[in-house]
Amino acid sequence: MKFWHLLVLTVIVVSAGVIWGVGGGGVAAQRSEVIPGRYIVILEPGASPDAVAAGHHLAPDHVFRSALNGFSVAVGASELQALTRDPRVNNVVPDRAMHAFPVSVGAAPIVEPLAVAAALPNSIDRVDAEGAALASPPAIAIIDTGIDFTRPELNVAGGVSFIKGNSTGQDDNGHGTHVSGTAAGRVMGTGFRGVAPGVPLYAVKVLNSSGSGSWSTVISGVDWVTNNAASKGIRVANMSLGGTGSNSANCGVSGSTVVDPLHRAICNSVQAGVVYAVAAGNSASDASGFVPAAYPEVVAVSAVGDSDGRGGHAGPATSYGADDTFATFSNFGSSVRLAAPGVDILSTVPTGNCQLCNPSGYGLLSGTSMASPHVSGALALYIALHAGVSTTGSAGTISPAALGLIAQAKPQSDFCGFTGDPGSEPFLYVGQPDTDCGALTAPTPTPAPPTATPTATSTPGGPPNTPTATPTQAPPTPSPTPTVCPPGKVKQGRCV
Ligand SMILES: [Ca+2]
Ligand SMILES: [Ca+2]
Repeated sequence: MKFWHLLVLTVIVVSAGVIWGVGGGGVAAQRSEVIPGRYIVILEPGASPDAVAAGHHLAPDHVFRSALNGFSVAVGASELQALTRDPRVNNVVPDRAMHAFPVSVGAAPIVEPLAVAAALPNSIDRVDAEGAALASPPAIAIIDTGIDFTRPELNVAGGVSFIKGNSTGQDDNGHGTHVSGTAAGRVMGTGFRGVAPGVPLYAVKVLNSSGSGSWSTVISGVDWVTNNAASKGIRVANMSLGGTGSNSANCGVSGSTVVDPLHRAICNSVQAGVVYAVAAGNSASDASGFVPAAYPEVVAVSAVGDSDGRGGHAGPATSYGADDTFATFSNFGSSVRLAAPGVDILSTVPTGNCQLCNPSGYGLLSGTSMASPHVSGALALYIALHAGVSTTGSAGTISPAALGLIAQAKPQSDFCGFTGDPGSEPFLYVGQPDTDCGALTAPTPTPAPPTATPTATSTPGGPPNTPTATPTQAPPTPSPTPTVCPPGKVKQGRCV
């Protein structure tokens, strides 16, 4: 059977008109990321968002109750003045744009179907996650464009949406589904799998069908995760997204004023026991200019290019640099905690109609967006394999679970490492079993988890389910290397 997948170099166009990707960012972009007329209202502890909003005759877009106390709303100048004079209001800050972090090129989504098998992804082989198995895994929240509930590879346990017109968290872009397959794709008969196969996923939709959102939608997602972490067993969250910004001291609180509500919300969530893996950004600049990557309470992840699933620089060049080198688009710097594969990553996408959809259900994407979920899956593995490890972090630092995963990462100088990074973060290493970033071992079929999955039924009006091949006990045939567009052959995102 032939599988098709796509080479996607997608564009993320911010509502304010900024095009993100290689070389994006900078001061001009930072100014334009403020969303005119929209504000995040932070309330004093104990004040009721409903009462304050009603008192000012406002209808909030989003209400925050767990990671932050407040709401977001569109207001004019006089209403804004009245809000800032209200003693129940701690602070009012402008809402800002946020976006997914796949690499973007050109002005329209580019889809390039290529004939390759949906085999074990090189990136899973590269971090030696191909043999990893799980007992009592924690759940992962994918804070993104949603997840395609119909993918047979994904164990979607639930979903929520903070985007108008979408109530379930079903993915209408493809980015979140690709991220999900990398973090937790089940072991398939084709050899495909993610880092932590079959882990329950929660779709937390904060980005729209174009991959764009705002601080208020992202805070809503963090708020939901914080509120549901204990009851749903969520101990890891992935945020392959970001916007311009910088670290704010003391979890975003200056004196008694919350000056950075995103930082405050993430700190509260981290203190509630959720480890955050986030994309460092794709602007080939210091990650300290991007949030949430700049916050010291998250695990910010940079991207490395690998073409053969092995260390040692012996593979052909990737779309973004030589084999086993720092991706040319990746952000860098001291706020980055880990590096992981992020170039030409093979993972799941929806089969319907969307920016990153493909009839095959698989696609290649590049970006720090694709590096981060390798770490999210690895965090879930680490937590499952280290009973009792704490996932709770505090202001200015990350949790023991995150520190433990970083401690088992490989130095850049190792055979499993890489070159070309201005910073010094180590390379993600899962090592289950430790095959030294080289030997391909047979994937172990994972029994379907007890959680009921939506994969057994067709979505009314949706595409038919992709047939799932029966896992075989025979050793897999050597997996074809996913086709990579040769260097210099990418024109406007198309392989020429
Ligand atoms: Ca391997
Ligand atoms: Ca390599």
